[in-house]
Amino acid sequence: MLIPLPHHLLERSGHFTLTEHTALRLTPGSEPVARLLRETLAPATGLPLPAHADGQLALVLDPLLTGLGPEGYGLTVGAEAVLLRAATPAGLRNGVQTLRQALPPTALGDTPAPGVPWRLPLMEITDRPRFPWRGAMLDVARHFMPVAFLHRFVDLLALHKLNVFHLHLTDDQGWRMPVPRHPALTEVGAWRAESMVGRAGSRRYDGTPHGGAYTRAELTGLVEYAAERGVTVVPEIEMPGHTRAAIAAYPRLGNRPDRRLPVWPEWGVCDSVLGVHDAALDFCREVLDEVMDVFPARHVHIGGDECPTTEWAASDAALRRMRAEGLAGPAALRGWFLRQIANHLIDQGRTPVTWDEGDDEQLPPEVVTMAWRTGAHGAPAARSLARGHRVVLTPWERTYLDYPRSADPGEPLGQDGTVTVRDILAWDPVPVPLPEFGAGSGSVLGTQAQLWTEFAPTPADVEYLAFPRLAALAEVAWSPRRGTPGRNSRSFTARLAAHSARLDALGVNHRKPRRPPRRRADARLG
Ligand code: TNX
Repeated sequence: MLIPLPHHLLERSGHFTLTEHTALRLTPGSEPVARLLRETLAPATGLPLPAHADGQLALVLDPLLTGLGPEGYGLTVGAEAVLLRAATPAGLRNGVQTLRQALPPTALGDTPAPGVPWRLPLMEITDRPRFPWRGAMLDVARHFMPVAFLHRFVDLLALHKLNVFHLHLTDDQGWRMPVPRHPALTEVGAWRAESMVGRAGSRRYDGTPHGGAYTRAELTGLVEYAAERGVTVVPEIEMPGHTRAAIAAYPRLGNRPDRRLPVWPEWGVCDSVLGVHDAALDFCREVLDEVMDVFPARHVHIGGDECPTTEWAASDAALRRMRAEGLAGPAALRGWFLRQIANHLIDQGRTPVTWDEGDDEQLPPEVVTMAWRTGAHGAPAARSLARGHRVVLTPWERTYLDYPRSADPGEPLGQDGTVTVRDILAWDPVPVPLPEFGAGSGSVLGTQAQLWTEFAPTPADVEYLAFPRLAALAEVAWSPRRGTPGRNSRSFTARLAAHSARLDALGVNHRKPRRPPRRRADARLG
């Protein structure tokens, strides 16, 4: 009944019951994981789970257990004792999430549930993720989300054994991270006068100011909270496009320093982009220095998507830069710009990440690309791989949860199209190599869900978009490939029914599974 499906699972009849007498047997290094287990179970179960040398529930950290990889774990639930083993704390944490899911769903809630027998079914699990990058991106730029929700979201990621929380901190419509050297970024850039109603181009506005920014302490606190749960926060600062909020704060960063523009109240692709002058490059490096100070993650995302070149084509300064650098046309300035910034991150020992636009030949091979275009655009992933990049697969048709989950007119407004649970489950992130690009020498790091928030103004809206589709994505990212026994949509649907009770216990605003339609008599005969 677990999501994501473990790689090896053997269930037996019978159970082990956790009681107030159950103690934890710990080994050096497993104490923080014990704390996580206690903290997550205490509100509903009230179980103290003290440490004791003879504890029946053992959390064993054994670096010699190399077969499980850096994130795998082994779990044996016997009638008398439970043994959770891993080579790393990350592996133990994944095992803790399996324990939480194996308990009755009420164990996950935050209200005391006295009288429930806290039973674990007897079982034997050996489990490790298929991909090292399993994540979700949350866009807090289009709509600001309170930091308490970011914590809750981290908990939900961890429950699904997702380990990357990609935080989209800046965009045309808002800048959410303070940078002490550039205070107007949040003083001005975090606020917009109003927001577009409906899809891009509607020309209708709500007349309601919106905004917000985090403090440095909140972001640092989030990073720590996430780390304790095995989740890495990967920050994203968009450039050179999707930067209207920054240009509204500091017009000199754009291509027309004389022009004051408001933070963008619209949806869609904005024409305002950073200039390609030294002041804009210096600004980006300074911002990223602060980002690196706050976010210890190896990966730092620098955006790079949807960068119109109209302003560069009309700017003498940009055209001079283009010629000086020997670039073929204004379009090549995007790759040039990203390369300067990517190299700055690489110099500091970080790994840059960009959205793949299919014209990334200027990017150093260290850059990780997120391949979001599909169909006729599907080539970027294959091309990036062929060029030796590591790639996170983020095709919009499978991973963009801002598209409605079905064509049901009762679903909330989203982008034009659908991304169904089935679309996600039926997909394999490793692309079939395209002959024109060869097999490629790069590698697929994994995949992540995208929660763009143009049409999701509140945490409840985000949860509704995320669940249960994020559970399906977790299955794709963690579990063995489709077709392996147990890894099919019928099994997922059955497990989702149990999982739905867990989401209920957690108070998640999710789309409940529909009851299967009653079979008609003639269908049964057929
Ligand atoms: C494209 S994909 C965008 C976002 C939008 C999203 C809406 C990508 C990197 N950029 O700016 O929010 O589509 O689905």
